[in-house]
Amino acid sequence: MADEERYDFKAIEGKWQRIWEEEQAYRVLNRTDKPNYYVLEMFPYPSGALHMGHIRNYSIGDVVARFKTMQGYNVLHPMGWDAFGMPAENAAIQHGTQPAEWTRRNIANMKAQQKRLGTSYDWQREVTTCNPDYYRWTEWMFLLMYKRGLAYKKKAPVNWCPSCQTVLANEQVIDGECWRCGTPVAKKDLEQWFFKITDYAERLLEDLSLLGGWPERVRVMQENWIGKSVGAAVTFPLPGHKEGITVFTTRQDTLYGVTFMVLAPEHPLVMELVKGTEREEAVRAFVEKCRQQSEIARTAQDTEKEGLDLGVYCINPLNGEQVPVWVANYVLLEYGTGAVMGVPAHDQRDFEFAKKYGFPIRVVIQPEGEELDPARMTAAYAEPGVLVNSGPFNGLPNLEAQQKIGAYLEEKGWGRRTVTYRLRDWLVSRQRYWGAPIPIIYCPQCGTVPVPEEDLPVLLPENVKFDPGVISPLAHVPEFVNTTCPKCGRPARRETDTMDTFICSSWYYYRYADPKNAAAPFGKDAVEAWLPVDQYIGGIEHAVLHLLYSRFFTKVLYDAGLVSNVEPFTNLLTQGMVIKDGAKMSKSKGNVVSPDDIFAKYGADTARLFILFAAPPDKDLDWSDQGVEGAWRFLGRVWRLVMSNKEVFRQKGDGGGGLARADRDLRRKVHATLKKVTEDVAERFNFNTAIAAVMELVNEIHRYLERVPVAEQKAAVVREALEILLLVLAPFVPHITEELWHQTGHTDSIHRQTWPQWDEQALAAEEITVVVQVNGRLRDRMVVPADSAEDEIERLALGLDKVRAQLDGKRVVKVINVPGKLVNIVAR
Ligand code: ANZ
Ligand code: ZN
Repeated sequence: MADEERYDFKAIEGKWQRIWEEEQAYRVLNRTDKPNYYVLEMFPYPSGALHMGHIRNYSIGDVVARFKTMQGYNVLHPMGWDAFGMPAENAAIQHGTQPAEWTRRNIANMKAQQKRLGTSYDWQREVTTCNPDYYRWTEWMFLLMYKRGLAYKKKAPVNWCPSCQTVLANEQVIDGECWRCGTPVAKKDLEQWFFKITDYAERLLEDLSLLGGWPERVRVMQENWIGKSVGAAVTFPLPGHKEGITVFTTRQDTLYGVTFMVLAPEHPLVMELVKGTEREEAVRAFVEKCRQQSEIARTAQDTEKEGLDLGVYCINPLNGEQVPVWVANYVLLEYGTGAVMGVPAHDQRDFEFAKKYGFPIRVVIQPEGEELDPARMTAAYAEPGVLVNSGPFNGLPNLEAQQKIGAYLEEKGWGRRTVTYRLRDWLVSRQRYWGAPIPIIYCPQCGTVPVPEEDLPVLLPENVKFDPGVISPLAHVPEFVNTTCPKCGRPARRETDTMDTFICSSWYYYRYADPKNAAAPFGKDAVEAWLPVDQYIGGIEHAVLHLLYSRFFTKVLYDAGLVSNVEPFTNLLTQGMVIKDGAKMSKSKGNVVSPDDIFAKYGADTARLFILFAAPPDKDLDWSDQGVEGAWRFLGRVWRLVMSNKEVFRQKGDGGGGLARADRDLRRKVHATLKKVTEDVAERFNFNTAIAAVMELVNEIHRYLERVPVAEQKAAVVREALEILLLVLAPFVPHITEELWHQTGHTDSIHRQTWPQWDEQALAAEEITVVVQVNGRLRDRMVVPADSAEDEIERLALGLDKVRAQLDGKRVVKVINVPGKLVNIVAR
């Protein structure tokens, strides 16, 4: 094979990566005369090496970036590093490295891989969250929250991961386990910092309606996580106590059916009510036992409901009845008020509890045309109905009663209609070293004092010793801990907890707009040039975590006048997983294909093409070695096709003469492909079907070159076909197309070309007139699409009225078809 026919991807990819870098080909300015477009892939944690999931994420983003650039947009496509977090610290404990050093090494390696993939990032804008020029502003964000009354410290039962030895936010507990290491999470009473995300619950919920460009599934997950419930807070007086027991209920229409009251084990009243009684010890033991049970276990449907009598009564304000007060495992302190009014007839958990402990079951909602008998009920009745046993409210449909009783409670001062959310405040402090320091100082004199802005950043000390089992390593660094109070100048101590790394990632996409700003986290003009992100791409695992936190941050920044957008990400694409041999590709499953191996064996263009062709971006992708092989063969075919027809680019003009049928057919295919690729990419992200169309086009060009005699081939037609082929392939396989573009005599980058517009006229299907003869005599003519198959033309000819009249009583012996001209039917 001639040397120039060989597809030498190694040389090509290396060469263009070098040139793009030298020319800073992907550098972008905040303002140009073009409209701006911001495409962003979730930045990675620098774990050491990219995996196929990353490669998929970045390949998708890179197609969008290159496509939009060719469509005439000024495109921001940045990359950075979510660089704080536990693994660096664990490596430090295991191998004695410093987290900073370990992290920087990993970043260098992964950045080299990014470059080998040929992504069009503007590396001038790289952000690294563990660098002081970035975390200075993360600290600033903490102070912003503090100033706005959104950061506070409180002692609370919090999620503790015994393996990571740190606390976790609720969002980071997945099915009762640590999101990072999978260890079951325990509860601990600790003093911790929180962000008041609950102040934004309603807006976070409301504004989901603005996110039409997000997958429905993600919006529903956020809606459920926020968990809004509309109901009432009702206070049951407790004789002998100033304050009664307040419950949150969504069913104030069932108030007459209350037969017991249950408190959460952690409820402060529990121990107070039994103090000094003979029940105290048993209750304490019960409370302890419940605290060992995870929240999931306590609220699961099939968990045994357990409780203890506290020996006191409260009063139902509506009917003055005495109601026994118990403590039970299925009531959570963290939800509503931590107290539940037991209505066994109409709530399943209460029903099971009442059956077990012998509380009466009193029906207060009667279904239409049926009478519930408490003695024979096997489950609670939770459907609509009419009120009974409910004093003045008898006979009302329950939905109406809900309103009436709500109003009545308010009128009497016994309660008020209210809303409760499942969302809890965000626990943001961590007992770890490798995170942004919390810029707070504790002074014996002045109390809690925020570090003045001009003193930022609070620097993380280097050369910290890491010993297994040490909680809060910073607390063991006296140079860090001991400081002076910014207010009174006396000795004081620094906060030694660091921030949850999800804070770093809640605002990084703003920093890309203005990455070098030393006076502020970002300038308003810069973020207004780019934000909100037009297209965000990342994994579904962040549906609640990162995506909810970022929305919260954006709303706070908006309220502070720092940004003008109320939502951070207009469109969201959640990419599917990479699967191999039926399981998610992962180290623990041992089914990992290394990107470096694929790059070395086939090149980055092949890796990209395979990944983009094998599945639509939002669906799971089945890794297939044959698929990779196939992508590589296709690129080889494109290479040889273009290289062996280079001379058409040297011939100027259209070669004279009009277009023949074959020329028009090829042009139709070329423009139909262009149209399909444009629409698939722009409207649907159907990269796989776009690539399939390009593959067909390559076949069609080959067919033309094989069938049409060389002397009759039109250089202009072939040139146009090859040019459009390269242009539409460019976003997918940037190196080979760049090389071929230059090989065919172009001098500027293919990635700076304008995306071509298809020619509607070329698309129009051609029609031809076919003469129809019977036994050699002209009988009729018909107009058919030019690309009709032979048997289709015969079928149409035989169906013509005039032909049928001639054939009457005869038998068709033979049909002679002269394609594009005539059909002669021989009959006897
Ligand atoms: C009486 C009642 C009667 C209730 C009835 C329901 C049905 P959602 O919809 O999820 O918000 N509840 C309130 N606080 C609780 C806590 N801390 N732990 C466990 N359960 C709690 O659920 C609201 C209902 O959950 C409330 O309405 C309360 O039970 C219970 F036929 O009050 B209901
Ligand atoms: Zn002080």
